[in-house]
Amino acid sequence: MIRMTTAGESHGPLLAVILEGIPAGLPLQPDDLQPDLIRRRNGWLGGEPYRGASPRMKIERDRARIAAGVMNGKTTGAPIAVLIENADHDKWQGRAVDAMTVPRPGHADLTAVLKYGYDDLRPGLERASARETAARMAAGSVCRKMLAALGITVGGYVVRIGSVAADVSAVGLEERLRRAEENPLRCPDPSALEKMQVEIDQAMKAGDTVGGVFEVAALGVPPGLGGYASWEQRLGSRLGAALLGIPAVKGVEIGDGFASAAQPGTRAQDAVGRSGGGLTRASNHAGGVEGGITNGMPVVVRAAMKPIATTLTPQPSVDLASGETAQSKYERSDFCTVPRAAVVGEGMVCYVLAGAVLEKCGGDSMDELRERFDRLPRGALGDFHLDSKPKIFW
Ligand code: EPS
Repeated sequence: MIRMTTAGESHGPLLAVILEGIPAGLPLQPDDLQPDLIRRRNGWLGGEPYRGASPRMKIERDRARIAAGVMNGKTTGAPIAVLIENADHDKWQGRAVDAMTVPRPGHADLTAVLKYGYDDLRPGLERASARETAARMAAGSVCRKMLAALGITVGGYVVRIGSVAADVSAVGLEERLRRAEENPLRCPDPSALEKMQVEIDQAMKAGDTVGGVFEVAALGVPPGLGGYASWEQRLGSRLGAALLGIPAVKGVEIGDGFASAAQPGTRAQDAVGRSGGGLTRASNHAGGVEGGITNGMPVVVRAAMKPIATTLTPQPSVDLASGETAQSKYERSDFCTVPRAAVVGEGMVCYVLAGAVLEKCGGDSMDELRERFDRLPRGALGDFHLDSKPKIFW
């Protein structure tokens, strides 16, 4: 239903994204994309990035230019193209650079040359770089705008940096999303915030990097998105793929995920109740997805990010040109990217949900989409058509 394709290298002239399938009539201008691009760059809109974000973030402006698919401030239904210039490119163009022949363990350096047969590591790292997520973010931001027009809100927050875990169990989802915007680490637990920054500072001092866990929640999602008729339709498989596509993300959970594996079945589910003319759910262990389909509860996903592979402290490797054992070399990088990845995670969830909404409702224009979306059943008792008559098994 929708499709995004990005192009561009980390230090090339620009990043580009083409997003197909967004209906006509969505108001859209470059300024709409700016907040998400700034949040991805700095972790928040409120000011400077956290300590431990790449110094590159002070260089890049990440100003989006909408090059296609929008006329007079509204989408036309044609593919949308967004361009983001790499400010750093000017510093690299025409410059003599040393050969890169020692792969960093954990990075795409080694697998890229194994796969493509390059004569240097640079072509691999240029494209594998998380710089590319700026382009994804622009597409995710367009999707967010479409979802917002339908009353769907998506936000991400950090629940772990290295050994420091936040406790958000007593904080409602809306409040978590609100608090995440108040600090560049995007942590909704004030008591963990300082400890998280110390964890990053210590990693920096030790010449190391630190990973963590972020969650993304979507509010206002109607029931009925996704499907179980084939594995690709399952919303869980789509969310999982989208989040695992973020560099350094190594694990994804939907709802209680791995923790639910340790629960008895009677405690792992979300009891169905009745209130007035509708159904209620006592909890949201399922993360809003049952049988691969949204159930009307908030969609909640969690992603684990490994510490990134570029470390100031050299790591054992092999020089692929000489065959000699060698130590990996440091390239300017982030010490921790979890808060920034949480924002990219929002963009990816927006992309998946926008696709699932369009698959369910269709519509070439926003008016058509909105009308169909507003007619979706929301789980009122009157929405069901069960008749209690005995049936003949086929
Ligand atoms: C990255 C390395 C760093 C990061 C970059 C991702 O780039 P550089 O080597 O130019 O400092 O800053 O992330 C971004 C530029 C960005 O906008 O997210 C890597 O190796 O993945």
